[in-house]
Amino acid sequence: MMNEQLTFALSKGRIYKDTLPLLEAAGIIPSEDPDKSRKLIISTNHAHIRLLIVRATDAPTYVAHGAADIGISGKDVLMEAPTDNLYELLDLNIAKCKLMVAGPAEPKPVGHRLKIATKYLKSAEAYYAQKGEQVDLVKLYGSMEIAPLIDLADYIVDLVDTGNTLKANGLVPMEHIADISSRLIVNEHAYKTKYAQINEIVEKIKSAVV
Ligand code: PRT
Ligand code: MG
Repeated sequence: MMNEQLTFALSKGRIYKDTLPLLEAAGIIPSEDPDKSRKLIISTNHAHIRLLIVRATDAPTYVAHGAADIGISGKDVLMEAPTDNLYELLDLNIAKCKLMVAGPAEPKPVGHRLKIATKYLKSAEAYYAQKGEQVDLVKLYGSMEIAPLIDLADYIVDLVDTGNTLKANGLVPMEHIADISSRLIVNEHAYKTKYAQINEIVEKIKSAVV
């Protein structure tokens, strides 16, 4: 059987570094390092397999639309994205961190409804709804740690790894919302039409997950 074209959506940065050994286990070697190249479409040692280098938050979109057959995405991103048309097949156990509520080490008394600054609106909304707490959410795209320092919000909901970023800004982790790791996602239609090819890669990656 002829090999059909397979497209992988990956992001640069921390996910990519942890993904390389997994790709290698599946026999896939990128022809260039995306951190050093400006190319956004990178070929591999297999003529029919290519990598798309996309923004981390965009990976599920490429896969859901079938522009990529396979992708790797943080669970934090998947929890915010519409996930129709894709399967989450594997927990890759990479790029791990925690989604948490954080705030000032010495919180001021709050006389109003809590204001929460976050990039993770859906996750924060679900978390406070499950606690039965009414809060006002403020959407930010980054540098969330500033918000409590200048009274834009009382708390933030953000990813925490070492805790150094919080600490550097006088904030402390307060409540654990979810454990985060990266997931292998596959377009539903491609999983049917290119099953043998995709399944072989998935199985090889699965056996390399530590
Ligand atoms: O950077 P860009 O805007 O292109 O996209 P991105 O920020 O989404 O990409 P990237 O590569 O930074 O993150 C990709 C994925 O890595 C995320 O979607 C998470 O699933 C995962 N991940 C794991 C993290 C972290 N750990 C992490 N610590 N993503 C971000 N952080 C940030 C966090 O937001 C905070 O600003 O690092 C800071 C905290 O780190 P500590 O170690 O100081 O606690
Ligand atoms: Mg980043």
